[in-house]
Amino acid sequence: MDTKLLEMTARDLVAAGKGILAADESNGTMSNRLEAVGVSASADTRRAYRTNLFATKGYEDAISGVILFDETIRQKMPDGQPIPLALSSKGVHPGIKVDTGAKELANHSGEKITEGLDGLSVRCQEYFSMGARFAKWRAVITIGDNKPSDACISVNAHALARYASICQEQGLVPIIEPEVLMAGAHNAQTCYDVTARILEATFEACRIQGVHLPGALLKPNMIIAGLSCPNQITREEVAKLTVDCLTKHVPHDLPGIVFLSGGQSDEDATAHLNLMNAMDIVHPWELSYSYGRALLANALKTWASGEHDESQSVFLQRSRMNSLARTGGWRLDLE
Ligand code: 5MM
Repeated sequence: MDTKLLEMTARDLVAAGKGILAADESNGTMSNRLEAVGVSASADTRRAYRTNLFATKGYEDAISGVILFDETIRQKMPDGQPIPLALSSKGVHPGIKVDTGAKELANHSGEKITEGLDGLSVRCQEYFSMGARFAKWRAVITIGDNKPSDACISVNAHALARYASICQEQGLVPIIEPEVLMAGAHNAQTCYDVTARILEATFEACRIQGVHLPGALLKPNMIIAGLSCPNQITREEVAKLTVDCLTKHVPHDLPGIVFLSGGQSDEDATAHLNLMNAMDIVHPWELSYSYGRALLANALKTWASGEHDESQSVFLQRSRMNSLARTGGWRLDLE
């Protein structure tokens, strides 16, 4: 394992003022998102939408890396340049989603296990040779009656740690994403408790598998009440509870934490990160973003209406707002 390369890439991904763009929707998800804005989905339209984003001038000041899907890493820019090379030439690290999706967990109705470990080492070698320098694997944790089960926590933590270890052996920085979903009527304390459980289990599994934490990143949810909970908490409480939970349950030798947005509004995702970074304490890790929807939802709608240059401006503006939130320098009037 080349620990120096891994550490360097991980630090680069959370460099000052920068975060990650999650553009790794699988074909099914990306197609649904295109159809929802009236665009017929195909490999060509998925490529046209994404290459327009990647051609945005100046986004590299706010985006350190882009997570791609298998289809996208093999596609080309309009000028014929392979997408991963086009990203690297701007100083943006290409990343790759390597899980093969969340499947039903046997004997645990309504719970999921993320698959993709079979043949992962060989796939990582190929992705590295194509220019990828980091990877992502997302586990999905649902809150509900007697959920998550110990079985769900245990198998997903194990898979995340095995994935991370395999990626590191092949030179890819693993982003470890245990996502506790926002769906449900649970309160923020339940989200806190479940997040603490999956984080503890994941880092214990990483310890057993020998994952080199200074060469890895964590992509967690924030601590938020369920979408249908009547007792929503304030932005300040979200920031405080999230930092508290992470400080207690995430090893401090990890270089960075890059949040997912999980269905939050663009402004909430930016404001929450901003408040965390504005706190009067020094966090043990960089606190940054690896947003999908909170960076792209409006850019997609704008692209679908045929305004391709404007879509780039919308993406650039959201990237800049989140870049400011890396230092607590974002303000509502800048929106
Ligand atoms: C981009 O969406 C990713 C999931 O795609 P599939 O469901 O198609 O596999 C997802 O993992 C994403 O990277 C993270 O959830 C971050 O995106 P959000 O929208 O939550 O910020």
